[in-house]
Amino acid sequence: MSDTKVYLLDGGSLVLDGFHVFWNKGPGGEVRFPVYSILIEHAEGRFLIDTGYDYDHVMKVLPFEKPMQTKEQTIPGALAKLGLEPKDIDVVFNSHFHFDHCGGNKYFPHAKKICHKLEVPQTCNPQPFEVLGYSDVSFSAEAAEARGMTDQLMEGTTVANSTFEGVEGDVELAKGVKLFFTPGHSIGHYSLMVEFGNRAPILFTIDAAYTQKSLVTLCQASFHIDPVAGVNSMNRVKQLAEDHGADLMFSHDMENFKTYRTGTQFYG
Ligand code: 5PN
Ligand code: ZN
Ligand code: ZN
Repeated sequence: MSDTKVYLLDGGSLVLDGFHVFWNKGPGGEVRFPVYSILIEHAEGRFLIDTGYDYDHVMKVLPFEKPMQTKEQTIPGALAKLGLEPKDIDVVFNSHFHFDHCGGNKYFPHAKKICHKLEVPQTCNPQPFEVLGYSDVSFSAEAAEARGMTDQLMEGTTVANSTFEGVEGDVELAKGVKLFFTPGHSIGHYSLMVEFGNRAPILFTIDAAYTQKSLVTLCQASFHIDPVAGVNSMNRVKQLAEDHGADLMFSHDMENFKTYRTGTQFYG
């Protein structure tokens, strides 16, 4: 555990209106926010938590989110900076299947894939207001078939190599790599805590709290399946950080992201 290293893979940025980032609160206006994935180098293997968004998908389906992503900010590009290739990743865990968290899954046919047991069924049959969030189904042949969107599948993506192990409740993925069930934003959403030998744990809120201000004000994003569960999950994240003495890191907070280590710099 003491040699656990965490790298943030910068995946570029997107734009939303402030009233989406801060539901029913705003202020309105364009907010550009970061998207990133989390690579955990661990004694038990290399774990990738989420895979960012696919630029072509966003340009095709949500161009109004104005994606900015260089080649270095694609998943293969960010891994290459670390001297790694997709095949070097052992396990891909998805916090949930919104398009900005699963766009690079297509690069990992060989990896073991894990998510909450309700997230693939939800992608197959989303609520009407979730259709845009669950619009990138390239990560799952099963979901693409269920939605009639097999045109999104990359050549070589099959049911056999895109099937997930479904988990529920809190899960320890590897020693000191802990997933906390924080539903509300999505039906099977997870936040992530990583423990180290020589420093405070890091608690990644993922989309339970897009920004620090979201958590302080208990103001969730407008995208959610159960806003009451979302508030409960934000309170749970706050309590977990306090109980474990963890440093919090937010999923979509540009001001804080600018202070985070990216590229070859790491935590651990
Ligand atoms: C970045 C972003 N944009 C739109 C949606 C949505 O409809 O559900 C989730 C989501 C996003 O994370
Ligand atoms: Zn989300
Ligand atoms: Zn997100």
